[in-house]
Amino acid sequence: MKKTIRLIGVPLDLGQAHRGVDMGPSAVRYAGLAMRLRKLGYEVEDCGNLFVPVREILEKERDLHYLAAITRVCKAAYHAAREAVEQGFIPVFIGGDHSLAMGTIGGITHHEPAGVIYIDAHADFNTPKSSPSGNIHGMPLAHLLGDGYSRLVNVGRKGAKLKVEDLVLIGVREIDPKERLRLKEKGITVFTMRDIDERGMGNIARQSLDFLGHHERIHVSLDADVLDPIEVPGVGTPSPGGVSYREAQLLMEIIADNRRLCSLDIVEINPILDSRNHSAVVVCELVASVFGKSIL
Ligand code: 5AB
Ligand code: MN
Ligand code: MN
Ligand code: MN
Repeated sequence: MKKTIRLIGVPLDLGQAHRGVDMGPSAVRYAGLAMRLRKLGYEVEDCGNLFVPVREILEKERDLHYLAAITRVCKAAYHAAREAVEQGFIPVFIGGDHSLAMGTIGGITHHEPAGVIYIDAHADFNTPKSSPSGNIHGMPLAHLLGDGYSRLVNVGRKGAKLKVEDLVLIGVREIDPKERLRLKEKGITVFTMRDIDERGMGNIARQSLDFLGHHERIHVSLDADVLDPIEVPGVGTPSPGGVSYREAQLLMEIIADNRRLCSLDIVEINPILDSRNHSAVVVCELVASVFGKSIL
């Protein structure tokens, strides 16, 4: 019997500058995610959204990049992820900006380590010191590996939640200067757009799964901006030269065939910057594929 999928909305927009990414959970629900997953034979339980304060009431925290509020939301996401794993569900977190991954990935790894496939145009490996923007959505991986604001490093439990060998990045094409140095210093495994162009997405997908071969469970963190903005315009930090629709589908299909997916983040969809909810629909199609929808 297939496991039950639990949908958890996280309408977080405090990790970056654009209003609208807080509407991501509604956009993805409206695009029919639950129905698509039920059609694949899953039971789907929607838990609604975690509480996130609206930024208009946090004026005083703005210069502090909403650190306190983001920490609270990440703690809630951590507990939701931990509980879902304990109860035998497959949690799907619908963001919201990528800061939420500091909570979800922590909670997924509460009892046992997991491998993480981080699919993103950006490396999200800034610390408050290396970041050109100060925006916390550009920092989740740094914190998950133990660097940055101690409050965020220690969300849910003390210290780093991931080791270098637990993580691969796919689709990266925009890295900040100090962030690049940090990636090299730590020896993070990054498959850039150039790697995908030269070797093909199929190879990159298989190599990523092999790299995480020592893990029984794989968490996928999917930032919608990995797709080319021509196909997915509804994101706050678009980056040209991205993954095509078919490349993204192939990656999802290969992850599905591998049968180790335990949990998923879908983040950074901004319906205000989109047209007719197209970006959320595309992402729902990718989610269906990662849960086993096949062409034939
Ligand atoms: B996202 C940038 N590197 O740190 C920064 O969308 C962009 O979660 C971060 O991948 C993008 O501000 C964060 C310039
Ligand atoms: Mn991201
Ligand atoms: Mn990104
Ligand atoms: Mn973004």
